Amino acid sequence: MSKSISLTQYLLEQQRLHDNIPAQLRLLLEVVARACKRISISVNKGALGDVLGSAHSENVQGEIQKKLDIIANEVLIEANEWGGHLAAMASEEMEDIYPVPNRFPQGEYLLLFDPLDGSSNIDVNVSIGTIFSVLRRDESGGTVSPAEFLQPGRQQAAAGYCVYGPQTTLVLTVGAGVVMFTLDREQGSFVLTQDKVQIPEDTQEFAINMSNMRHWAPPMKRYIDECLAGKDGVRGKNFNMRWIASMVADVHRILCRGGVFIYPWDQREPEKAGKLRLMYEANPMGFIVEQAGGVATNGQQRILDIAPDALHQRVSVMLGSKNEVERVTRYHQEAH
Ligand code: P6P
Repeated sequence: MSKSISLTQYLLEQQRLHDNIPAQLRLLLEVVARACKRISISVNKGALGDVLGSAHSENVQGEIQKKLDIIANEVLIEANEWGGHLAAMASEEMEDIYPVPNRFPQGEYLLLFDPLDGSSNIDVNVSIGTIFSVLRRDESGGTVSPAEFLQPGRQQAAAGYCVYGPQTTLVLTVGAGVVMFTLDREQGSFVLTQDKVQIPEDTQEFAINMSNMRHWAPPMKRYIDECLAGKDGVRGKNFNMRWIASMVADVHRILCRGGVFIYPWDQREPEKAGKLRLMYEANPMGFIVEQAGGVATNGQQRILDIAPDALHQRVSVMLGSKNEVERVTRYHQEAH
């Protein structure tokens, strides 16, 4: 059996051999991974720990927070604020940015995260996850302003997620491909289990919440109708459907075996571009998907090229197997 490579060894070797992970970024990724380990322990307690159910509070999105949402957010803040690698953080669970307290040294990175994505699955023991995005500060230094976070996704220094499922798996990119690490609970460390992750360019599997079909725009209905028509229709092949209602779990499946994940605009709240958030869901997942050979758009343009105008702004998301996402995007562009 080949010698297992830990996350620490992998990051050190990448830095030494490819010079693509500066020391502060390496520290940041190690700290986030350690925080994900702690979140995994809390998630795995389930009913045995005081971690399930509602926290009886609302987040900035107006969503009822689960206890684990708050626990995960606190773990990430506490783990990252003292190391000197960050200047500030932003979270789905916090309205404003969180500058590193003055008692700690400031670093050159900004960290954004959805501390626990898929919260509706927590109490029913279905996979959930942490999503994170890393940006560089501009040269100004000094006090961090919220505007420094509003960078297009193509400027990310790194992105990743940790899926808390049958395995706890950490998926990372620093812009040199996608790697996966599985948590070895006996060693207590993440071990490299997949490098050079590649998403198949074609697929017969789509992920979308079908209950919203009557609210979609015509090109969205056209694409799904063609998939449902199967081999007797214009696509000439049958399709399967999956919807876990946990973006991390759906995206992880797509990284492992291909597929297309879609959360489109719909007419229920026409002023909203979509449900998912650009800065700490679509951008990190878009970076990862592109680095694995896939495509990520909002139906009109590349996710990573969207110029953000608000920290918690929402977007439509279509990502996964290249040829499939290009098709559904083309339908939207033609209808525009
Ligand atoms: P719906 C979870 O709340 C989330 O933000 C994503 O993880 C997931 O893909 C989506 O919302 C599920 O939305 O409307 O199907 O519950």
